[in-house]
Amino acid sequence: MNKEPKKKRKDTAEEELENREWIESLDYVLDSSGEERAARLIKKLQIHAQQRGVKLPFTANTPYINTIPVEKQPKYPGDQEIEWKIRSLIRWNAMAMVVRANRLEEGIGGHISTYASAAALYEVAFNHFLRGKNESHEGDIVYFQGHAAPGIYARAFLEGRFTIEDLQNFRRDLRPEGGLTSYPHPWLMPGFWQFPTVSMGLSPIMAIYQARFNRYLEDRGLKKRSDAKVWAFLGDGETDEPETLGAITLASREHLDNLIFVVNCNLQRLDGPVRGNGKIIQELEAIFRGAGWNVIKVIWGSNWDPLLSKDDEGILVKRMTDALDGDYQKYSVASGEYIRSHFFGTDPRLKEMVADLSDTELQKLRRGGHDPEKIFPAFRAAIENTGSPTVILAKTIKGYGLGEAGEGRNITHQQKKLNEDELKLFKKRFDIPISDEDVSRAPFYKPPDDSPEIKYIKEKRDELGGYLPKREVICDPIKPPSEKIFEEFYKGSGDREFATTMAFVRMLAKMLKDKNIGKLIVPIVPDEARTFGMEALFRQVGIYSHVGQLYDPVDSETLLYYKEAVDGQILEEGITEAGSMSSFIAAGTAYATHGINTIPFFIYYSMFGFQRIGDLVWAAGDMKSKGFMIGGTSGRTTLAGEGLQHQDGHSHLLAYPLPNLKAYDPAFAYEIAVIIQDGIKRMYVDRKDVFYYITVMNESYAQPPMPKGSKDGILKGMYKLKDSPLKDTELHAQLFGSGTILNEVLKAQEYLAENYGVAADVWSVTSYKELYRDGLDKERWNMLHPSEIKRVPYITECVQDAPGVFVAASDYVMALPDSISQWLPRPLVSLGTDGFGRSAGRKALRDFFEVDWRYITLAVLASLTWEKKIDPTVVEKAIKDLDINPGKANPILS
Ligand SMILES: Cc1ncc(C[n+]2csc(CCOP(=O)(O)OP(=O)(O)O)c2C)c(N)n1
Ligand SMILES: [Mg+2]
Repeated sequence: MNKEPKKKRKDTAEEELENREWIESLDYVLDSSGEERAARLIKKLQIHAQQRGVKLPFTANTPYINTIPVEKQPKYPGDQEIEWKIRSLIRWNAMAMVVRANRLEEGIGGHISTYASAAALYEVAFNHFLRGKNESHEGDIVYFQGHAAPGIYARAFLEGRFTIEDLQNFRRDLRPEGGLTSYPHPWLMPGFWQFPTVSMGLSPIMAIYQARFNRYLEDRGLKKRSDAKVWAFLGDGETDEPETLGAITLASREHLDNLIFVVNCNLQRLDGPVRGNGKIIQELEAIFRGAGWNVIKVIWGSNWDPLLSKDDEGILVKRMTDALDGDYQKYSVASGEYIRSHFFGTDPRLKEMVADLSDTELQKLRRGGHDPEKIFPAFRAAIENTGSPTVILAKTIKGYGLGEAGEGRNITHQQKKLNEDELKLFKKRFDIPISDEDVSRAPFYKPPDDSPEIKYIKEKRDELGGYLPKREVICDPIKPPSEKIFEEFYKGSGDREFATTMAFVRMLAKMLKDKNIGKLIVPIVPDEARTFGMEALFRQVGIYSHVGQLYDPVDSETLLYYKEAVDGQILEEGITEAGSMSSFIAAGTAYATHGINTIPFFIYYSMFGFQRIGDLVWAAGDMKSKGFMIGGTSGRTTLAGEGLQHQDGHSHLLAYPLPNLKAYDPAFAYEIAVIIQDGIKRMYVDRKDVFYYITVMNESYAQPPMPKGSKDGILKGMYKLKDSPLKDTELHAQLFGSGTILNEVLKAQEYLAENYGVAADVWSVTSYKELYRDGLDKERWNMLHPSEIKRVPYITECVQDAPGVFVAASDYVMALPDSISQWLPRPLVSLGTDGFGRSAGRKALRDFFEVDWRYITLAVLASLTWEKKIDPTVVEKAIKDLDINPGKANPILS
């Protein structure tokens, strides 16, 4: 049972005297011997107290005040007045973008209040910290908070990177002249945005792995060492997402002092307070400190300093610590009188402290995140910190400057419209030089190019190396790998049986040795290397570790020991598909971020891919990531034994919606070889913006040689694998097979010929997605060009003259073959693995899901009956002969 927390007892007068004496003693040590000595002394006291049995409560928190004391603040290096003017103009234009967009088109959306609260954080960073990319510096990598996009556009407008028309087209991507995308989307603005950040939580985890990947590139000698930083600007509500906090220990474990998080703690998310009954800054401080991060709190603005300096007894700090975020949100909209009575009124000594401040002055007591004097020292400390990543927790007000229109209100996140009076107040508060007559139009405003503001803004960016964000691909195509790597797979394995996973791993091992691409390959595994038989690679290329291997591995006597090395090539991510995918993204976009063509191969349990981390894959697509996602242990009936949570029969369906992802379900080693060889060429030689999903399996069988002339078909999605040996018959069928189920199809082909006189041709379908996309494309073209010669979908081209019934079988859901049935000359019967998996052997599973050679045979015979080619009694008999139970439960529902 939870105990009620003990009520805190008040100190007696005697104890208060004692408190003072101890504090004075500590002050003496601090003044005479410095901080380091004082810290040691406190540590000694702590140990002593513990040895005497004093139970010290655990706390990872420091008091609710700024981490950097006033005395330690460096002098602000900028011109505060001009920066305020610039910031105000950006605030105005960002707000005007949203207001105007919603006047033009009701419901088009956009956000005012996020940037309004973060403006000072961004502007201090832009004017003094964030370095652009140029010949002399690789530039910082910045993840901007997605909902702050209007502010980033508004700044780029002042910088001269966008015109009024561009701003006017915010959220109107489809204007003929193009628009500014709602949020950061590299796909839509490939010269501007680098990282899609609007799906909350993705940006922090991607930033962590990006920072680690930068180190990896340096440690492996692929890029010069650099002091560049990775900055991620986040919302405090965003920290609710598991992805935000889930990987923070990696950053500290790897000592990523090239990483800085800035969490804009405006205490609000979309619906209301983030932690109304608690304090988000304290909660995050404890989490990040506990994880080993350098935490810098920026809570109070400069006008609190005189009050804090008077707070000898710590009552103000205590009151600050006791008040809840819900209270603070209220104070942000309350009158000075209310603040005096509720915040300072809890103790007469506190009330006395502010006796000579007017109500207006109380209302104007600022939060640290709006005060450049406080933000600058925090950013400076962050970039100077060594040995650990830094998080800056900055307290702000959501919708700052919106006044009655939304400042600090629960509705502010959704505020998209300001009426005339609200616009006037905004204009007045930020001194925007627009006339009262004009203000209702919410016009954009940019001072002339020779104005002090524009000159200042340009000068500062010049000093810092150029504009940000900017996505610029400066990268030569690679030389393709040697043809020799793939030849052995084209030849087939003779009688030797092995699974496609093994074929892939062998191919990978050979590619790692290739002189053109070997160094560029980044193998990524989430603790599954042994599952896929990749352990030999541990020794061959090593597992990456920034510190090398500080221990003697338990298996050091063996040939294939667990080798960690500073220049190790494998990213062994541990059990995190999200982290691995973030590494994939960092490696797959290195051509754009760093001008380095790294080629990621991310191999994982296919079930834990799209189903689990689909949103990261979507982001990878948006970012034009390149590389290969390899879904291992795939196929609902191929992975025996593991059961419901492991058996994947739908990842290929989940791959359908990803626009630039090519997905293949190959059956044979040579198919994989063709796809990978072509994929490398397509992505890294021809520079196409696609990436790949290839499933591999763990069922062993002899790998046949590649049939002549099949390469093109393998890539397009299907090719004729084997004609029926039977020639002289009336009964025909066309059989489609994919993955290991292709072997069942081949068996059915033989059985049908021998027992029923059915001549069935077998097609290997490597990609329903490719066939589907091609069919859609051709059909669309025909619709738009009614008088021209019709284009024929590739699949139709393949089978339009093929005789007989159509049956498809795969280890995936039936929706895949069904998706292309519209382009066949006759109906298709699909067999697939819809339903929850089971723990059982392959034979039993294939019976359960009705995808083995018996069911393929049955489907062919049943189809022939429907076509009136054979009598139903033949099918009745076949059901008996094949030992099929017609009363068996439907696997989709059972
Ligand atoms: C994964 C995900 N879920 C939900 C949303 C919708 N959403 C957009 S902004 C927002 C609130 C953001 O709050 P916070 O992170 O505190 O940012 P602030 O605007 O307060 O700076 C939500 C829920 C989203 N963008 N992404
Ligand atoms: Mg927030």
